[in-house]
Amino acid sequence: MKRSAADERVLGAAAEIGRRIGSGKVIDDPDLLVPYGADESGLPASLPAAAIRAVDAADVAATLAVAADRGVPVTPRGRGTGKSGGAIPARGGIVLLTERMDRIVEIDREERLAIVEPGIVLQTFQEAVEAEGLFYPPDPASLDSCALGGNVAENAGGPRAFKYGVTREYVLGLDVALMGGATTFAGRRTRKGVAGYDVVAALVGSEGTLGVFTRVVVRLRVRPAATQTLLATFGDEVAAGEAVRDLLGSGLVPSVIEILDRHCLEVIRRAGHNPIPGEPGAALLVELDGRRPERVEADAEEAGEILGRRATEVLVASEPGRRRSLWAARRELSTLLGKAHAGKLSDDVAVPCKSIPAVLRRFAELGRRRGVLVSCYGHAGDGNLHANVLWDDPGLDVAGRAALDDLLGVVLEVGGTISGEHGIGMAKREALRREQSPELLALQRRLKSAFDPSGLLNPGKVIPE
Ligand code: 2HG
Ligand code: ZN
Repeated sequence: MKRSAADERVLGAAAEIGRRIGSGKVIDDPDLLVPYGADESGLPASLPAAAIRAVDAADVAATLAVAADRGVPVTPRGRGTGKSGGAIPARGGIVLLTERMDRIVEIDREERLAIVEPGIVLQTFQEAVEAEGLFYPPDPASLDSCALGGNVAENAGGPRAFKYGVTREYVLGLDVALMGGATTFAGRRTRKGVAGYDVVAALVGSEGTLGVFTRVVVRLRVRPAATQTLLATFGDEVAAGEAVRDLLGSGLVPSVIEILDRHCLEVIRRAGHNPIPGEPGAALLVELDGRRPERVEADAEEAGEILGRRATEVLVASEPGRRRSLWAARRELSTLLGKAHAGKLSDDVAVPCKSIPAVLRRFAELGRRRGVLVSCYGHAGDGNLHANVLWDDPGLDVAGRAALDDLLGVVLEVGGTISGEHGIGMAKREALRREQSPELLALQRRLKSAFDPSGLLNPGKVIPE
């Protein structure tokens, strides 16, 4: 295979990195590079010419120093579970793998914080923390396979974000390496702190475009002692959306308020999960948690009453097995919908909660107009909806894309945002112009060049050219 001049340059840089950190950490066999060309966004792959398997901060810094010197793009990668193309090496070059940097450096029970390396799998970290009676709440659906560093880069959310907030709320400090190889600590180890600009805030959610994290200081909570799970079924999704408004208005603070529409429930049933009785038009999965079991029970009872005003049925999933199967079905939903249809474009918009019923109605209408199906589920308590444009006839690809475009129009019209949790990456880079002013985009380009003047760190992402 003949290599391009650009690839030769990358391979030269990779060899130099190998000389500095050990050649065993360099991958340049094209077959072995295939997994690093894609993520879980479904976007077309783009292969890197080399990958570096970092084991510590010095490896990361050396990679960024050599790459900057030789003009080679670098794309950092956690575990590749992102949904917006953040880890795809859009301009080739080097993929910087951090999955081997997966140690828990410290769990400080007294201060309720932990210091961890970025490659650790979220669930592994959560289990370690819970064994200490502590709690790290962010829970994206990919929690058994995603890396904490990737969660920080994407500012990941999840069902529990309704009560506990997203990843941003937990990151106190970051050891970061910049393009060029400089390293620094940003942030603090204390709960409060306002010294200097909030650089951590800029880094969290920067989608791998500003710096590469080598250690993360996260805040922890006390593990809730009790959880109650309710499943309410409804005649249609609009009634479920109204029930979300009722619940939010009641002053109760469930940890989770998830919505699933009729089609999602049907796909779950067809996949043999069958955790939801009957053939309801929509369902809400609601959880309440806290330190005092009797308090949580009383709140769950009140939530059940509120839901019961509009629901066809409210079930309490008290037994752990039932709860697990409900969550397994919910977490698999994205995959199940993908398997059930020839075409699927999924979305992660967020809208003001009061407009959920109207938005759901309008999504369904616009799908009908384009001849495709729009099916929704997601984090209703946060107004964060996964709207899935689905079709079975391959001839409908263009209509599917147009429907997704229409959908974003509806979201912006009601004061929502085009991405509630998956990030912009490559997937929504052009669409960002529809939400943000040219001035704001220009300001972000200047911020990017303050961190990465060469523009070589994860190029082709987030801010449109
Ligand atoms: C979820 O909530 C995830 O299940 C994935 O954010 C959603 O793939 C999706 O659209
Ligand atoms: Zn989600």
